[in-house]
Formats: sequence, C-alpha cells, structure tokens
Amino acid sequence: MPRLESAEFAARYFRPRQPVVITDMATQWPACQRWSFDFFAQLDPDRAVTLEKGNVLQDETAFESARMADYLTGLTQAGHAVSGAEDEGTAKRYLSMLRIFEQFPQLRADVDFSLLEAMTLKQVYFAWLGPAGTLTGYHIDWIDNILAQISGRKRVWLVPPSASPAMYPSSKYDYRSTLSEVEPNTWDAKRHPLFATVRPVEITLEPGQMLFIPRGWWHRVMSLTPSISINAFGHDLSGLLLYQSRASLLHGLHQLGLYGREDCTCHKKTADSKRAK
Ligand SMILES: O=C(O)CCC(=O)C(=O)O
Repeated sequence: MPRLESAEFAARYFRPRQPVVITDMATQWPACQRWSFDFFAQLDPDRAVTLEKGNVLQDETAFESARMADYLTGLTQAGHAVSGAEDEGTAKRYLSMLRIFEQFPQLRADVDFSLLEAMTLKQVYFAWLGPAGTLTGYHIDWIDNILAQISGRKRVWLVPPSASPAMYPSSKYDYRSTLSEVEPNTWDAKRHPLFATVRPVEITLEPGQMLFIPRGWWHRVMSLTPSISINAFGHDLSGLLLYQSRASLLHGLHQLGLYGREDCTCHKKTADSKRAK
C-alpha cells in the first residue's frame, strides 16, 4: 500500500480495524536518514537505560541496566544479519519501549505519525533498538498502533481477534495488553492444541515501511537484522472509554500490589527491581 491519505486510512483501515502495510511515507522522514545506533549513542552517552533480556512476554521477566553508549556501541560492532530464528534461545538484550520523545524531545520532528494522530486523541511513542534476533512474543495491545521501521528489517506475525481462543490468553500481567501463553518456537501441542489452527499473516517490514496494528490484533515481532523502530500508540474516544479506563484501574491496583503481581512483565519475580511502563 503506497502513500495513504488520511481519509482512506480512516475509512478502509482504522475504523474497520484492518491492518495495513504503508510504504512511501516514512521513507521521507528525517529519522530514516539520520537515526543510527551511533546517532543515539551520541545523544546522551551516559544515560542509564533498561534492557529487556529475552522474550519477557512468554518467558521469565528479566532486565539489565546499561549505559546507553556501551549498549549501542556493542550493537554497532556486533552488527550482522541473521536469518529467521538462528539465534533462538540466547537472551537478546533489547532496548525496548524507550519513551523516546520524553527523553529526547528534539527528535519529535524527525517522524510524522499524522495518520494516527488525526484519528486519535492521545498518543504515546516508543523506540525499539536492538540486535538481530530480538523477539517480542504474541500479545494484543488494547490501543491502536503504527509501527514504523527506521533501519534494519523485522518480521511480524499477525493474528485476528477472532482467533483469540486458539491463542490461549495468559495470566501474566502486562500494562494495556493481553499476552499469549504460546510461543511458536517452544509450542507444546498437548497443552495448546488449538494453536495448530492459527494461520498468522506474516509480514517483513523493510526500512521506511509502517504497519498499522489495530487494537485487539495479536502480533509477534522478531528482528531479522540489527534494528531501529518506533511506534505510536493512540486512543480514540472509544479506546479511552472502553480500554484505557480499565487499563489504568488495573495498573493502579498492580502498582499497589493488589493485582497481577505473581507474574508480570514489569517486576522481576525474585527481586523488587522493576521498570516503569
Ligand atoms: O518491535 C518489537 O519488538 C515489538 C513492537 C510491538 O509489539 C508493538 O509495536 O506493539
């Protein structure tokens, strides 16, 4: 799908909540010309960042702290492409969910999410920087999303909301999301037999391409090369009323230790170290 006008995006994709790959728009962004691991490393080398270790959505929640420049310089030096799940099993360290414009407001003009901004009342933006082989397992975000690939390539698997019983929603808590119990690389057909019926749509996101992931759609994302992405989440009025109010309430209870504290993606099981969501 080449360049999309706002009215067409609204009518054909946003309102019916149908995913779409959008080409020829982000390619023009300054981010696609300027952003690299070195670029970020130089923005604030001493900044402490939290790295996810491995696939925290289906596996154990684990984090590590690092100095931004050390992590990103390591990625530049180690940078090589892997195909598919070659590196499966190693706990990749992933600078995920970086609140990019809160930390670096000067980068706001490097991207243009006006397609989503025109349809929504409230947005939040995250950057994702990591090596080849990072895996964000199957989950639903209860908020509309455009994921934009800035450099490197990612594979995305999408499953419609109608397949939810076969995705085995997990009890692990994640803010504003529902996680699946199933990870295809370690799928146990006896425990999760219905997953055999799931037919995901598989997409490879190239630099400069964007993917609209409507709220309620399951998705799983793996980087095929060292990768920089950014996404914009946005709520329209129905999202604020139907989903955000519930998510905020549950998150308040979670922070007080009254909900989902046995297993979550924001607190380690064995220590109190946590990351802000
Ligand atoms: O890029 C990734 O690793 C995950 C992105 C994602 O899950 C999202 O944008 O909702």
